[in-house]
Amino acid sequence: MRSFRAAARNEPEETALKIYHAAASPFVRKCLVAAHEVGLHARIELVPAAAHPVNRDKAIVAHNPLGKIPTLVTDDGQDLFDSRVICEYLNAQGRGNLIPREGRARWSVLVDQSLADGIMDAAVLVRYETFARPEALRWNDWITGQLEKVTSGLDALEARASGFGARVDLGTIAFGCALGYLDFRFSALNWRDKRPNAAEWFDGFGARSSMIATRPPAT
Ligand SMILES: N[C@@H](CCC(=O)N[C@@H](CS)C(=O)NCC(=O)O)C(=O)O
Repeated sequence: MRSFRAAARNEPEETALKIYHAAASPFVRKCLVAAHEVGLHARIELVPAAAHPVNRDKAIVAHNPLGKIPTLVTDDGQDLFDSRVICEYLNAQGRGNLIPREGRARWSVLVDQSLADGIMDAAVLVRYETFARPEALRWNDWITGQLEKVTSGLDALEARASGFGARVDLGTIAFGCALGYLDFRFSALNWRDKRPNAAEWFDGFGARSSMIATRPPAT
């Protein structure tokens, strides 16, 4: 039976949540893993997108002036970005199990997400510096500086990882996507070297069905 809301709006019961998407994006993956973990993945419709810092994809810009992915269009036509807002939305629409409501636990999860996002931001910038920027314009000190952020972020993750246990929340999801992105694009970094706790944790977390279903194409 259709819900009152759906009947009043004359729309199907389970409308789609459209996510502008590229399989390689760790930020998109974070949202997709979150959708799986809150039970909303069946409602996600992937819209292929070509986000690029220079050659902007007009289809994304129509919904997000920053031209970045992930961008989500809700079933009632609201545009949401960036990945943090989208994950909060998915959490609120779904099982609500990814962000503790209050107290230290809430801030720990959110700062874990910030740390993981920072690792992904720095890694994505290095990727753009090496694959998008013309060779003559590249700045090696920039790459070194961004990789130092990745390294110190990973060291902080290593210090936290032995305490993760069976946690599945926005913090651990973001860490999983950051490590998955490093495996995908930066395997030469060998991040597992000297980080046994993070490596052991990722062995287990990476085997979750939400992580397997969202793996980037080449891993
Ligand atoms: N803070 C953003 C970062 C998103 C981001 O950097 N996405 C990349 C793809 S992985 C992008 O859209 N890049 C295009 C650009 O920089 O214009 C989020 O959390 O969603």
